Amino acid sequence: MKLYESAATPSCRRVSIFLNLIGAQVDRVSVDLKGGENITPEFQAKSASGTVPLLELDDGTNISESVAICRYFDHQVPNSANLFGAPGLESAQVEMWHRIVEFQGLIAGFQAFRNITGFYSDRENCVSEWGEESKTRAIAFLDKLDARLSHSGFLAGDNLSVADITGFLFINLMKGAFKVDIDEGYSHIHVWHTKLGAMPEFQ
Ligand SMILES: N[C@@H](CCC(=O)N[C@@H](CS)C(=O)NCC(=O)O)C(=O)O
Repeated sequence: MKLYESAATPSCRRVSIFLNLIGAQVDRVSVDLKGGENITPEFQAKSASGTVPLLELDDGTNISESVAICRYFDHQVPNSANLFGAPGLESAQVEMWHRIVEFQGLIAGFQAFRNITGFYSDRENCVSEWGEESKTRAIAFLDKLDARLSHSGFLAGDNLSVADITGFLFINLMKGAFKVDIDEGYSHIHVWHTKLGAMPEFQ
């Protein structure tokens, strides 16, 4: 089994943090995104989404999409981390907050990054106005996130979940790429993000 990744990217870090939390290990193959390794016909044939991370199983089956890879490991590796939540209400709440933070936060952040920086301009048409609008939407979402965290220790409730991993990476992107000052204006995000950042699994 091999995990194709570009280790520093948010989508690959999502899988790495998840694996750390459930105590799983996997062989890794580094993919040079800027050099276009993921857009070669060979990689595109393996990856349904054309992106990293990509998990290749020993029988040649390929799984792309970071959340699908996390789900695969969660079933394969005995663990009590419960990162997708216990069946019933808890898993529904995890799913709800995970989709909210992904669709309204991380994807908006990705669109802002890609369209403003032109990082992937060798393979897509970058529209700076769309990038700026996406950045505005991602920043506006911070208020919702801060409000949620004002009465909840973690995004989906009292327990750490995959939604927190995605939220953590969204905040890193906003701080790193757009220099958004989380520590000043968003006190509840600040406390939660600092708490996660102190965990060795999130390093
Ligand atoms: N929804 C996908 C997103 C994957 C994704 O956007 N990966 C980026 C790195 S964070 C990538 O491979 N970019 C290369 C490209 O778009 O050509 C997932 O969660 O796996």
